[in-house]
Amino acid sequence: MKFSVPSASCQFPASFAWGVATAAPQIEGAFDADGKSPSIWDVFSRKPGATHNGDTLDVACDHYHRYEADLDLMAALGMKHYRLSIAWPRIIPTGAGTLNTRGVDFYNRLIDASLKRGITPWVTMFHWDLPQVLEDKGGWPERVVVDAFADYADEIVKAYGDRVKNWITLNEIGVFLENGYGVGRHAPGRKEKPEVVNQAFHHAMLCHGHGVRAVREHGGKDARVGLTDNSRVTIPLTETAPDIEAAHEQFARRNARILEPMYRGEYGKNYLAHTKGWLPKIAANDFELIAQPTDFLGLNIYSGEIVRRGADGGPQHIAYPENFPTADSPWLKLNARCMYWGPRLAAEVFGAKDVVITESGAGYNDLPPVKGEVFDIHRLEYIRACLRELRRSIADGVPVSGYFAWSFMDNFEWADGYDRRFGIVYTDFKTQVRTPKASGRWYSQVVRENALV
Ligand code: PNW
Repeated sequence: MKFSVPSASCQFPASFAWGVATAAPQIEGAFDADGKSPSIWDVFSRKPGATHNGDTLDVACDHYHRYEADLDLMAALGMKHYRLSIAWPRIIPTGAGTLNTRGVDFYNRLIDASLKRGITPWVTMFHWDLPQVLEDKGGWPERVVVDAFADYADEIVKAYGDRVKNWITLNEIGVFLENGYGVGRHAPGRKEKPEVVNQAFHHAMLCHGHGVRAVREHGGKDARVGLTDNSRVTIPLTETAPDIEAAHEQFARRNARILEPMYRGEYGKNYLAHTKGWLPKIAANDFELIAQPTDFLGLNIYSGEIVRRGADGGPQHIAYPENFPTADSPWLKLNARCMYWGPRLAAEVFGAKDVVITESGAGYNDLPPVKGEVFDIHRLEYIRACLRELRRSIADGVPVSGYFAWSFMDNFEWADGYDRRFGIVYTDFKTQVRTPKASGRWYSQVVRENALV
């Protein structure tokens, strides 16, 4: 019988950057090795009831000791780019002041080992593991964190800037502040008034600014820097002019707290509407720092909100029906059109000139491998659907230049612990054996062929 393989019509641009992403606190373990001090997640995860099963970050994927083998696997899967994060409590355990050279050396080894395998590192400066000593001084609502971050950013860019050319300042300001200081579901588990959370947002924006400044000052001419945001994606119910217009308006409002100061250098009317008029304490030159030009916008996109033009002419939020399919993470409504509208709206509404998808994936409670295989078809199909939508946005002229699958391997999924898996590689947390899942093998082929296969 003759057959033909479906044609690879879904080619990506030649320069497209494909990779995988992780974060230090979720994979490294070695929670007190080589002079590291506790992060707020080390402390929070030990509180009864804070995480699923009482899971802690103590060992995680033990990546701190296994990074060579992990990078071998990453290279074997054909990955060309790797988004990792640096643990602040390894670099400056006291939060401010003295540099911990043993901590600094770990990332020297990690970066060198990546480059040796032809893998380009993308480094996130802050992925939620604030040193507990800074929380003890009040944490994100206090400006002391901004000064400490400015030093930290200077130190890491000076240490690694000769080899690291792609920098991400902070990961998902909205998520770690709303969850950590608003509802208390994430470290440090505080439930503060909205005004306090709002002040924390302002400080995080200033840290982003210091990250950009540090890269410009010490990173060399060829260095690039951006913020990674989990912008709320608004998906027009129908792709017709009235609903698309509604999605624009809603996108501007939903993302005002971060993208308005960053792209417009002000707290404008959408910001004030979103924060119910609470302005944070602002010092002279704050907006100069916050609104410095960046080189790309990192977007973590998992899902989106449906919007249409309402009877009053404004955007109307449409709730998903209760039986709408989700991943095992209940917040993750499986609507792949988020991957078309997220980058497009970021570019059209806020003028993002280059968008990089810094995370995309799905959380499931995968079962252990059988004869060395994990058929995570649900994840594979969702990623495939998302990539098709991403390709459609590129075809429509949206400037997207890269995509990172979240995550390289199963890891510590914050309050959801270790059962909730996002990896394209399965982690056995007892034996530390890694097994590429069906999604991982398929994604590897996509990366090699630079096309949807
Ligand atoms: C992101 N939500 O977090 C983080 O950057 C990762 O560290 C995390 O493991 C990954 O996505 C999967 O959750 C999110 O509720 C947490 O919408 C919660 C939400 C979104 C992203």
